[in-house]
Amino acid sequence: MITLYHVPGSRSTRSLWLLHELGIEFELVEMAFDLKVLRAPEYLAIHPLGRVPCLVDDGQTIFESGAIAQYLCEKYDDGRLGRGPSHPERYEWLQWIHYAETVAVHGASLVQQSVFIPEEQRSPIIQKLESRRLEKAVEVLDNHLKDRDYLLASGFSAADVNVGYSIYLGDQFLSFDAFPTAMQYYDRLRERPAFQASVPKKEG
Ligand SMILES: N[C@@H](CCC(=O)N[C@@H](CS)C(=O)NCC(=O)O)C(=O)O
Repeated sequence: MITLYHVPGSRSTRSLWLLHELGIEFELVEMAFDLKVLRAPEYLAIHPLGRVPCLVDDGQTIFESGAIAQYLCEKYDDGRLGRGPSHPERYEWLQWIHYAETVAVHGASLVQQSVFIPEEQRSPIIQKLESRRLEKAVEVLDNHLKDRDYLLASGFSAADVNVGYSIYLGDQFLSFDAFPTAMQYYDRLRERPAFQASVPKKEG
């Protein structure tokens, strides 16, 4: 049995989205983004830093959303979402799975700057720098997607799941209107039922 430790809206959304895309059974342990919960000894015994995502499968624990994507595809994919070691697109698949974190770290920094750090301690310089670096990271996607609908020429894969979450995160802080190709791509991803089942419902 698979168990996913998840905080709504966080990077564990990637693993949840992928599990929905795979269509396999799993148990979801939903936690609040609350350090009392994430640093509780019971959770630290599962993830030593108290972060999400964390996945337990048949008694084996794995963290890091890139590693979880590789693991799930290698074990449970029927050829739609993963690109195995002998696949010609393997190198690109790996690259984009992990590029997702290059994009997300800037979004995560903006979360800290605009939500977690008290207002008087926020840094306009860091906010500006992280916003600029996020835009540059999305610009790379915008250029890459000019001649294709998904990151890989062969079509949708787990790489789109991981990168799609990073755009979802960044989109909450910045306008990406300057990158229409990346936005059309994001619109395509947002239409997927597995995405909609994985992100918090918008209120109102
Ligand atoms: N590189 C890791 C990042 C994991 C991570 O930092 N997750 C955040 C949520 S988006 C977290 O658990 N934060 C809680 C904390 O920093 O204490 C991954 O991709 O899984």
